Amino acid sequence: MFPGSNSCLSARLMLEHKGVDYRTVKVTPGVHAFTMLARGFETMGVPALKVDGRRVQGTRAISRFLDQLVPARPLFPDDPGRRKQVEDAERWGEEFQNATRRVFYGGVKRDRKAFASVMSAERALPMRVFLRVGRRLIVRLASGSHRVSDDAVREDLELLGERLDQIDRWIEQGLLSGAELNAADFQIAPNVSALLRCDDLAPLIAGRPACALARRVAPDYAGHLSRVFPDEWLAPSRSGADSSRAGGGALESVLRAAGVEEARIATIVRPGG
Ligand SMILES: N[C@@H](CCC(=O)N[C@@H](CS)C(=O)NCC(=O)O)C(=O)O
Repeated sequence: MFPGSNSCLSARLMLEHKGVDYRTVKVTPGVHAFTMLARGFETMGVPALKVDGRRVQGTRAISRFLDQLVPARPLFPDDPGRRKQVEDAERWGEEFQNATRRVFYGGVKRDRKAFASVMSAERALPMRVFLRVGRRLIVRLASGSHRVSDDAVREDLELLGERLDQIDRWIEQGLLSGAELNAADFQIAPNVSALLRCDDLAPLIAGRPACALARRVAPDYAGHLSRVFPDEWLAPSRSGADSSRAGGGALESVLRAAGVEEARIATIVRPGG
């Protein structure tokens, strides 16, 4: 794993949920490509597990593998229809994970201190020095391999409001943040936590059910990103959040015109919010 990685945090939280005893091996960004292949993994991606000689890579493979390894506290429901819903939300969550990573690399290009605040957590001094010296190169390498560009980051920020709305809806429907957490919770919540560390984005998340999910599932996620994104990149998500909070959206207008009380409108539009 890389300390600071959103997908590695998902995998760790699932291991902990299952009560599996594990030892972390922290790989070095850049050099990790060789380390992973030399250790017998098929690709250089993390998170990666080695259990009794068996190698498993990627959050979605890990969630399924952990349910086979430890059937208690299942990450996927038994009921096939319900299972499909969790699988779909988990797959959607992996896209959200990619978006969060792009936002991170887009942000650390603009805020020099942010990279160390996330990536140096849990690292010893020599590695912190390496990360400080190698920051620009590591960010360029990662930006290349994860297709991070200003256009992609801008699109991710523009879509953030809609994505948070989707998470809120799933929580309201009981698909996420139920009595027992599932694979989709562990896929999605660390990314909301990651975005909460960004001064530009925390106000868009605060007070939402998604925020409570992040605090419940992944409360400790070190790092800080100051305000770095252009206002126009954030405007669509801000106006979406404002209109749904202030009751200015299309649905609200229809409900208001139909004479529905403001308090009732708020519960219909943002139940639990
Ligand atoms: N979507 C995959 C992606 C994991 C991923 O891209 N991990 C990053 C770390 S956050 C990584 O392996 N980066 C190094 C690389 O791609 O070589 C998952 O859920 O497991």
